Amino acid sequence: MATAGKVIKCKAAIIWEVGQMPSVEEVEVAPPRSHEIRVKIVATGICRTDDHVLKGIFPNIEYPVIVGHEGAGIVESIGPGVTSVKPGDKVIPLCIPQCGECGCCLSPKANCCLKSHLCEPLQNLMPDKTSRFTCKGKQIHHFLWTSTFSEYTVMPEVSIVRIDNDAPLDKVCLFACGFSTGYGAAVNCAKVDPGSTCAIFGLGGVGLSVVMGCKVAGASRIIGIDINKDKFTKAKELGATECIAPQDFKKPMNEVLVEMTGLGVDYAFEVIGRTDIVVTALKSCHLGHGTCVLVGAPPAGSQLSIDPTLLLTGKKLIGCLLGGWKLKDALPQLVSDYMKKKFNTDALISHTLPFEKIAEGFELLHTGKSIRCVLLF
Ligand code: COD
Ligand code: ZN
Ligand code: ZN
Repeated sequence: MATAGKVIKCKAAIIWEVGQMPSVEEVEVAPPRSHEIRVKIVATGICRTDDHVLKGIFPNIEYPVIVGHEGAGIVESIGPGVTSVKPGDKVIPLCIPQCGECGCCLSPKANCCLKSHLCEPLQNLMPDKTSRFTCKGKQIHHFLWTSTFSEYTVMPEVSIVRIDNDAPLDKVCLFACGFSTGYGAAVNCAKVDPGSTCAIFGLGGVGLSVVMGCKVAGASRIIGIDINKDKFTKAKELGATECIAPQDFKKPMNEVLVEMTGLGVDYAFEVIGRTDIVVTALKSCHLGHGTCVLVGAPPAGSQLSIDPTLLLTGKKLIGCLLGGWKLKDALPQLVSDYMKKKFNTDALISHTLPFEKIAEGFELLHTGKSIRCVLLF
């Protein structure tokens, strides 16, 4: 492409300081270096984790920063040594890389690559500790090696995967985070079995994706729990068999769920990010074998306090990041399953806005009005 090797000027949303809304600015994006790829982002969802950076509750972040990690785009140019993609390929950025060489990547049981930004004390620069973004003469930090709130972004090759060139990027961007996280928690991490009873605490975009996973896995009872009853219609459309709101009960939700099911649920998913709800979810599990799956990330530094006899008597507490998927291996197949209409992730997209209206997108998230808002460049 004509832009290869040159600095590109384009739009990006910068969070200059903690607590400030992202502001749309013109940024300069340097060409990719060795083993890096520059991508034209076509569509990007807004995820709660982006909002955590805005609020300053995501650990080890330096500002100013360009966040965004639920994107999809087209390769513009590649740096020396890149072999897995070429300009023009449709790609999804991976917020957990897959280097293919470390102990976790070599183990079939793990998806947290040890060459990840998550293993760095300060994680929001490129692997060589420099940035490809500048604005008004200042260096701007990356985020999760994805920074999809920029029309052009640079990523290491370990953080990118090619997908079907027929895939609609404005839809499959959800596979970069929200959908894969929730769906994988059910089918991959919990391995929900047919006929089982599931409870999902939190019916945001990720919780609804857990609902979809439980349905595909053949669960016979899928109970959605949310304080916002506006979420119930969509949850039922996607597979929830019942929905309940904690404020409608005088008892704790674990007691309500045990009464509803006899001895508790087979699988309980925490998809809110609160340690007190993890405890409630664990207590809601079936005595002797129920599994509680921690999906939501509680605030940095929080601690979990549980009665150990819950585990001694056979309940299990497990958790996963990004649905436990090895993303490079899994995403092309998930996109292909979407193309074959195995699941309807389009139903999770409640709003689509032009990128310039990113502040409106965050407002929709803050007021609980959106499930997923997709921004288009
Ligand atoms: N009881 C019941 N429901 C509640 C409560 C409560 N006390 N508090 C909030 N809720 C509901 C809200 O009404 C809302 O419907 C839902 O919980 C949360 O939904 P969203 O839309 O705010 O958030 P999601 O679904 O986009 O994401 C939620 C997570 C907690 C999963 C997310 O923030 C997170 O922690 N992700 C980290 C885990 C991960 O794998 N991340 C990958 C990269 S982001
Ligand atoms: Zn690795
Ligand atoms: Zn996310």
